[in-house]
Amino acid sequence: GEASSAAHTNGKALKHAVLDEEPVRQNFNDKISLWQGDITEFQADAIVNAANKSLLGGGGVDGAIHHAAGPDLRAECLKLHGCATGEAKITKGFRLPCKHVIHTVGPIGEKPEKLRSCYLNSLDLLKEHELRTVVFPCISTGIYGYPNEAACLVAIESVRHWLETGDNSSLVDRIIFCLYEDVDVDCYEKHLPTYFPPV
Ligand code: AR6
Repeated sequence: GEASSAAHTNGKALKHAVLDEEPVRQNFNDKISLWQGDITEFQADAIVNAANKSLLGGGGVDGAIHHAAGPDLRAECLKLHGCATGEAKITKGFRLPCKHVIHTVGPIGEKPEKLRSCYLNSLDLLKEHELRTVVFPCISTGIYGYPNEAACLVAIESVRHWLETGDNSSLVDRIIFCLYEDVDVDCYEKHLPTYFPPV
């Protein structure tokens, strides 16, 4: 669509990244947004996939991303020889509107250090590839059973920590939390203003 192509040419034009949807919350600390909807619709530099260690696809958001990206994504993932819990690997986006997919493997159950690593390693990859906009799903909170509010706090804290490290903040334009379920909207709306006061 027309809104998507605007975002594609300019990493800053992220308010155009999703068609037919309004952000739940925007402009926390000028870098953070909350959206509710399907992550596969984003035309960001990168979307993050909550993958499993095989990186070869699965259910949940992983299934949606592979379905929308098409079989070339699985073919590229095959060459990566899997990924450890808490680590992240990057591929192209293929048929997705985003340029890249950062695949990270969340912990099964409540393991905060592993979940934190997912966010930090994904953001490090973003920086390494000189990408400026990224969209995160609620890693581990679906099939992997991480309690929603605890996962939300780890996500928000780790992203803030990363932004406060060195000059990271100047290297990214926007980090979007893509929320799918109402329970996560409640959690993020509750906690985000504490960590990222509205500007
Ligand atoms: N867009 C955004 N978020 C989504 C979408 C979507 N299209 N679909 C689901 N979610 P999950 P996990 C939300 O289960 O817990 C896979 O089989 C979902 O509602 O996708 O990390 C992998 O291969 C939830 O809020 O990921 C692994 O085996 C969040 O995404 C395993 O599941 C994460 O739920 C990973 O489990």
